[in-house]
Amino acid sequence: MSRFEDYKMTRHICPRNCYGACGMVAYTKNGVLENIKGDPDHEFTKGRICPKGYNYIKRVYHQDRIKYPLLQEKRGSGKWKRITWEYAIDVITDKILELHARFESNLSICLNKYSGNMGVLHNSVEVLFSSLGGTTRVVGDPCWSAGADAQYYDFGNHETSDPTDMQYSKLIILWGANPAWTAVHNLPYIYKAQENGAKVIVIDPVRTTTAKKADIYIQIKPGGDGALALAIAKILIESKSYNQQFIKQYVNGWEEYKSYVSSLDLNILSEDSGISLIVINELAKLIGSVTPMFIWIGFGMQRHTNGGQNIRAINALAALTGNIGSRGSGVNYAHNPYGYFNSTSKLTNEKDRQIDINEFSTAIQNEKDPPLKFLWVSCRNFMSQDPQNQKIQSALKNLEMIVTVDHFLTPTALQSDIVLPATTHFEEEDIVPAYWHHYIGINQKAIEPYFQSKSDLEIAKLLSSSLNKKVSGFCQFPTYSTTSDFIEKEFNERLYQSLSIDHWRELEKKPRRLNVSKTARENLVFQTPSQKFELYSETAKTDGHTPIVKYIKGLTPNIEYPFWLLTTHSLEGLNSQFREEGDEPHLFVDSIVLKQKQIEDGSMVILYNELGEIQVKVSSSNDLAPDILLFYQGWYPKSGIHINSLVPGYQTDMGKASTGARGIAFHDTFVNIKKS
Ligand SMILES: Nc1nc2c(c(=O)[nH]1)N[C@H]1C(S)=C(S)[C@@H](COP(=O)(O)OP(=O)(O)OC[C@H]3O[C@@H](n4cnc5c(=O)[nH]c(N)nc54)[C@H](O)[C@@H]3O)O[C@H]1N2
Ligand SMILES: Nc1nc2c(c(=O)[nH]1)N[C@H]1C(S)=C(S)[C@@H](COP(=O)(O)OP(=O)(O)OC[C@H]3O[C@@H](n4cnc5c(=O)[nH]c(N)nc54)[C@H](O)[C@@H]3O)O[C@H]1N2
Ligand code: SF4
Ligand SMILES: [Mo]
Repeated sequence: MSRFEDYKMTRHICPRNCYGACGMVAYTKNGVLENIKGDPDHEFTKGRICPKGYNYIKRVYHQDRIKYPLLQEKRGSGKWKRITWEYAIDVITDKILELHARFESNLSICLNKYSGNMGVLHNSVEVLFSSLGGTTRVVGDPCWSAGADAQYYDFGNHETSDPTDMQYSKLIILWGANPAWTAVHNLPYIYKAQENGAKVIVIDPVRTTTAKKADIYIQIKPGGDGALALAIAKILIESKSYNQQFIKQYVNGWEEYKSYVSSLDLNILSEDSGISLIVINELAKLIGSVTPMFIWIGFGMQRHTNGGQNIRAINALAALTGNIGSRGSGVNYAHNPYGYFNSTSKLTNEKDRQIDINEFSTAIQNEKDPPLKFLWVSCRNFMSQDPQNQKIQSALKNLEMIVTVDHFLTPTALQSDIVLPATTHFEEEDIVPAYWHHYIGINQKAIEPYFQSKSDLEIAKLLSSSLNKKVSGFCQFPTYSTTSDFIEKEFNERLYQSLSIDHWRELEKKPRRLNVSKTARENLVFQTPSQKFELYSETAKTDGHTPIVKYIKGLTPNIEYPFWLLTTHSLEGLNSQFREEGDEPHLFVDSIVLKQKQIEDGSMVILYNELGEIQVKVSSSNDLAPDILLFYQGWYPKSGIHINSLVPGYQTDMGKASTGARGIAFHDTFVNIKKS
């Protein structure tokens, strides 16, 4: 520490949409951020951050960061002009007021926001829009929807065990999750369990870095998880290897479920999952006999048209074997910590018009009463992250003004009229929760905003004040408060009690854990209507699904497009963030397929389907089945490659109950390749 004696030290939480939500400390001298380390006082991330975390100094002072508000002469022209904040806010204010006068409401104004920064004060963007009365909101979620609903129907809520609970498990199943890359802090607990004799199974179509660390790797067909889980269930039922006592006491709908599963054909399930009956039997033997079993369901595996049903099928395995509520067991997906904060109730307005995230581009064109004319984009890079970005781009032409707030001129910013520079989490105060572990921490202000950048909160205040100056009472968003006041207003007695603190400033000493049980659902009282785990869910039925799990075969490749294109999350990127100009995208192809097609490793190929084509460099891989191609999603600046232009974006089966719209089946994408 002595090396940093004359430095100012501040605490931070990495606010990316990442399992880690890592604690970090920043060292600043003469107003310059000079060093970033993991926060040793964060009791879960324990002083460790990933290479992206260490990269922040470079990112904060990156030459390409937006310094000033910018106006694009003509949208898409690339001719940017520096403007003042006063001018930018004035132009935006006039547009909003003019549209309000034209349509007699604010419904022509649309907000598209997501996960660029998960800090609680970034909710002020939604609260700003709610303060305008009804506006149009893009609802739904590109990330976790289908799985979130499956958890909700079966368990009644979203709850996870403390990740450290994994160390007590004897059987860990990492089901479509790649924590070695996306959630690295969990590995010590997985290793500890292994040292204590636990078996670790990874189920993934790709032999990932995580799979290579497992005891058993199951190379499943994409979308085949429901088939596998139901086959296992059938074997457990037939061999009576289930926990009768647990089922009787804590499970609703056993008879219906049992008779449905018994009617399924094992050979078909084996065929559809791509896993032989011998292996399925072995898995069933382990699952039926080893306890506690900890299942970690990743987000990756639910990005299929049958993703929700597949997860219901997996959840059932835990219920059947009684692996819920005891240390080292459970089905762990994600929890939602935002409900603890006061702004949650203000994120939407009852007069809002909702447009489904899956219908964004069509809504821009088709909404009539009133039509969409203005778009505000915050913490969002849909031109890189959403399916069929070419369709979105052409729909945007219908809009009269697009404003994007970001750090960089992203593909989305490039389609905007006005771009406003955002501060990073070293330049603003905030509170950041986590969706995997249960720690909440503070972002202190380490440095002054980079050039003229402002936080989303400051921008909301500016806009509110400007609107009210022109039309008194137009916007209810408070303008007089300081950032600390806003943080103060987010807290309440329940949150303070849960964190065992009297004031949020105590988070300056260290991040605090919510006082939730280390083992999820310990009391085995479920928040479902029956208060039991629901193999049979009346709620699912009301929402138009089958009340018990239904086997739905996943989509499969065809003669014209014989490959699945999986576009998963990379080690180096975080969705569309962190990639550098020089980072070259690769398409990974099975080595035998490359040989058969006489395509050389490292050469350029054309990757194509009915939506278009992309030229990309191939890399030979021995980790893929022959019918799988792998590309790490995200924005590769200057490469011109937008992989999602080939992603049709079918809807997942579930998602509406938890997130307002069904999810996006990114991985049900089929393509072909040919020599370039
Ligand atoms: N093909 C394919 N596509 C996918 C996925 C996939 O697996 N495959 N995964 C999906 C998933 S899981 C997700 S979560 C989505 C993510 O989709 P998005 O949320 O759209 O993407 P991000 O890259 O997380 O962040 C969006 C932008 O927020 C900006 N940003 C960062 N901090 C701030 C801030 O403080 N203020 C403002 N205003 N902006 C900020 C970043 O610079 C970035 O440009 O992508 C989805 N897209
Ligand atoms: N380094 C890094 N960390 C991240 C992110 C990142 O981009 N980079 N993103 C963050 C975000 S927003 C998210 S949502 C999470 C994502 O975290 P994860 O869910 O761990 O990651 P994904 O890459 O989306 O998917 C995990 C695995 O699912 C597999 N998969 C795909 N289809 C199927 C299937 O049908 N069945 C099975 N069993 N497996 C399948 C993929 O091959 C992949 O290896 O990570 C977060 N953390
Ligand atoms: S990107 Fe994820 S793992 Fe890396 S520092 Fe941020 S929260 Fe931690
Ligand atoms: Mo995500």
